[in-house]
Amino acid sequence: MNTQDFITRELKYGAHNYHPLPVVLSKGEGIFVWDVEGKRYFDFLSGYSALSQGHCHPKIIAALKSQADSLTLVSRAFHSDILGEFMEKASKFFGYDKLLPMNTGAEAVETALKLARRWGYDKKGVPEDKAKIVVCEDNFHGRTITIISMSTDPSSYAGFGPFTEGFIKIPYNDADALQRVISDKNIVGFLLEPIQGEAGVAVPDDGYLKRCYDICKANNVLFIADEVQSGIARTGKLLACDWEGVHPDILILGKALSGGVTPVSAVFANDEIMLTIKPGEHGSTYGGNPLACAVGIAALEVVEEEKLSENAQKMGEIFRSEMQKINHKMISQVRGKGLLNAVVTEPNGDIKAWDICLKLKEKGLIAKPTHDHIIRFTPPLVISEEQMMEAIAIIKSVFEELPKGVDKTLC
Ligand code: IF1
Repeated sequence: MNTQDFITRELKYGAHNYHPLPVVLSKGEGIFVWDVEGKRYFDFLSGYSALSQGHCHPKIIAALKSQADSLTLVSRAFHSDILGEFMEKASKFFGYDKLLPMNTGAEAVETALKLARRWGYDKKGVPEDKAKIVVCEDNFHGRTITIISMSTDPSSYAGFGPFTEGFIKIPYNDADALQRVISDKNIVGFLLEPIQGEAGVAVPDDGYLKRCYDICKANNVLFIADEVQSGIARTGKLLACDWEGVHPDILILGKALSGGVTPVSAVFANDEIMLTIKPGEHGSTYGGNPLACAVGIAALEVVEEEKLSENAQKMGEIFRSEMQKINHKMISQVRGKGLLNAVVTEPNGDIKAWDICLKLKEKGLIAKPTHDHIIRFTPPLVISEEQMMEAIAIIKSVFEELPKGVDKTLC
């Protein structure tokens, strides 16, 4: 079978809920993936930041294989010998009393919403069913009905109503907008991405996170950080919130918590918040399963042992600096932090970001646009300087070969 055969079979038997780049991958190792024709690519999406430790990291795979030979699932009806070890490792790693283990990012976001509401009723004294949570426009927190009820992106919510109530939407990167609504006593939490990923790597102004945190503290509102994409060393610090010294009241993690090996997510909080949920009031069949715990422990050890935060910061600076040297009319902005970056392009005749990604693929680098004109570049955090320079050369060569584009200064 060749590439088209694989794609045709997927289209015949699978839902058409994605429009992938026309490449069929069969092997991954470190920052590289290979397609079914044996061609090698730099993976500059890394599973939307899940593969921060690189594809098939030996330490994580070894942990997976070893655990798979002994115990994979007990459910939470019983204890396992590794759940507490994972809970202790991860809670201390991120500085919280406890965590609640789930599987996907969306499940962790839903858990955080339930936790904030329950804290609001039990601790803040909000009347039953009146809790409100402030969210930001252009957010992306997942695909469930409640999560898309918070969305302002029609491609996420249109055609899926009716929606869950209890959300107040304010502009992102505008602390004054939060100040204007926060006095509502029924507000229990403020949920945001410290950097908005799907919105196209929207980095807020310096001081935004800290000011919002202070506004929340002054009004007895929980600061809830969705770091599913920005967390775990991706932006050059362990958490994106660390750039401003903000310690979220509720922290949401997923993706790289398992190094792209199996779905692992979790919600972190201190006892006053976490213990408002009582036995039997929340859970998941696979949440905290032994396989996930073994993989999660190894994934965090890799982050520490291989100094991924430091490398992400250093490689990200090189990436943005080199991208800014590309003098092409299609590039309107290069933005990001650490190795969460994006190149914002302007349409150039009928050439769009998708066409650039197809040309990148031809030259051995895979990435994917978001919102038609923004190309997100998020390689595994294990990338070396030599590999980064090789990847940058590929990106530069694609822009050099594009039509120069309309010189707007002449218009
Ligand atoms: C898709 C991107 C989208 C997330 C944040 C929670 C979740 C995500 C900040 C939910 C998931 C994934 C979902 C995937 C594409 C990708 C994504 F930004 F990362 F590129 F969509 F915005 N919070 N992001 O980014 O986690 O349930 O997926 O484990 O749905 O197309 P999940």
